[in-house]
Amino acid sequence: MNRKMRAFTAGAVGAILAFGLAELVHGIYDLVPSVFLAIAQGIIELTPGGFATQAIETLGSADIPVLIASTVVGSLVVAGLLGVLSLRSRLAALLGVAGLGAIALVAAFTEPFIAPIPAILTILSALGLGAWFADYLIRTSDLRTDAPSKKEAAPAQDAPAAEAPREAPTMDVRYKEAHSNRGIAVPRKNFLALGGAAAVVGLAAAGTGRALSGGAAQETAAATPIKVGSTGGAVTHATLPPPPAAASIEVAGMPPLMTPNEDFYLIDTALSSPRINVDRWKLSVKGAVENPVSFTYEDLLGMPTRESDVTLSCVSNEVGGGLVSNARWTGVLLSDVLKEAGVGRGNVGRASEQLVGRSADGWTGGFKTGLALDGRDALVAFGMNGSELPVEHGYPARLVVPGVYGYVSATKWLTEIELTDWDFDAYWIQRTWAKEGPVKTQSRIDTVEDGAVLEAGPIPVGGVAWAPHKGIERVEVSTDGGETWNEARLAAQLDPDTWRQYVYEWDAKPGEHAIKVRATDGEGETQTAKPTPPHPSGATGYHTIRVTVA
Ligand SMILES: Nc1nc2c(c(=O)[nH]1)N[C@H]1C(S)=C(S)[C@@H](COP(=O)(O)O)O[C@H]1N2
Ligand SMILES: [Mo]
Repeated sequence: MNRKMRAFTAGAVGAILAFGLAELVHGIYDLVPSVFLAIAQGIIELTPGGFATQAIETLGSADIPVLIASTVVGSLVVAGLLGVLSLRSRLAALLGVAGLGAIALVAAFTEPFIAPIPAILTILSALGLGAWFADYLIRTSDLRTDAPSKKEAAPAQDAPAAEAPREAPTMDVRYKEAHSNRGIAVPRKNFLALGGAAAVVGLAAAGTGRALSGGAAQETAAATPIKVGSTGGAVTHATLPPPPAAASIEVAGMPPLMTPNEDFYLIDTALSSPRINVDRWKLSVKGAVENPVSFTYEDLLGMPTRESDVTLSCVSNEVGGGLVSNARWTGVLLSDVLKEAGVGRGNVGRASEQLVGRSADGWTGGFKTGLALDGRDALVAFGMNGSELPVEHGYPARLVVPGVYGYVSATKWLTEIELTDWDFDAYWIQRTWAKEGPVKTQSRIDTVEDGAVLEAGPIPVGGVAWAPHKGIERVEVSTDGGETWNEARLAAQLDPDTWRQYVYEWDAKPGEHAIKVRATDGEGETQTAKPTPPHPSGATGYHTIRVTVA
């Protein structure tokens, strides 16, 4: 390793130590934010609209590891370069470290929950530790040429190589060390050992911190049943009977009518879900309302509650994709919440045309206030399939509005409802997605896989179709690439707000077949065949798969 590489390595090791310490503190005390998650989160917020917005929105699933890996690698590279820079000027490198500290602080303070003093102390000590250790490694392993060109070049040129043992510090290094009282020089062969050990310590600290913090706990948190109806009297808690058997079709590969919480699709921009202390949480209703109010969790549970079966879907869902799920939500009607704020059907004007849901992490979604008042089951939901909302699905409360995509409506970790005019652009609107997001009618083939090789004979081609709030009236399946269409058998419609299962019993003959499905909504409108991508207002086109029948 030449000296620049060693300096680079030393800088990177310093960064690992710094991150390790910061993550460890975060793990022990979660009001000190995870610095590197905060930085990665900052990258998400700063990514301009139009570019890769599709990728950003699907952070709920696959892109998180990529983003985190790039953040880590990027930080290590920057720290390594600062190490190299320190060979020329320790001051410049120190300024660079200060710059990193500023970025870390800004990022940390954009996190929703933070204890300021401990957070500042953590970031400062982490950076101090990292910088000190990197400097120690560099200095004591004889890398810096504070005096012009001696240590490295001079011995190699002036003396036979064999007589210039690489471990031997030159005179002026000894001199400096003798006067710096900063300990002894690290022989070069120990550089790797010391640097490696520090990296291991840093990684172990980071790993411990991750394990202690939400990362793992979130997934495994046991479901807590919701407990409404503590009060008697006039307050009603309307429950639904279990879904009738007729609403499900038993075929292998058919998704369950009600999606279990752990299988429900997950989309959000939060790298780690805000963990909200429900005792301190409140929901405020403000903006263009007669009577601004706020509700505690207890307040909500004490209001008339209801259950409602609603299919949620994401505008980013590709035709045939999995970003759609169905659940039984428990909550209070958004219209009841608005009523307390003095808002009703009669008094929504220009100034209150848009209902903006704001989340604890600053995310916003906005839709026409009228959707909350037109009789549909638009909910402030706190229960999902009989349990409290799971943390990743918005605990303690979220919005659920049948008929519109999640990006305009389904605010998780809801803390604020603001009525405002139509000019305000919510999170994804600022990033070039369509202002209004009515869910496009779609259908999906689930029981047969694309590319499957099947035996001739009866094959059930089935799946789900959805047109939330309108319902599904008809589903047709084509096995000849769209030339002819066959009426599928429908399960009972659980609710117009939910998806509907279908199956077509295909008598498959040998050959290659393109299978397509199309749905007609409750207003008689058949989904369009025209393929369009998800951006900006939701994908269209018929889900098509190809199979070989032998
Ligand atoms: N706070 C917050 N709420 C949010 C989002 C988000 O990024 N942050 N994403 C929205 C989007 S785009 C969708 S599709 C739904 C997904 O809800 P789910 O993750 O519970 O399926 O949540 C919506 N609510
Ligand atoms: Mo979405």
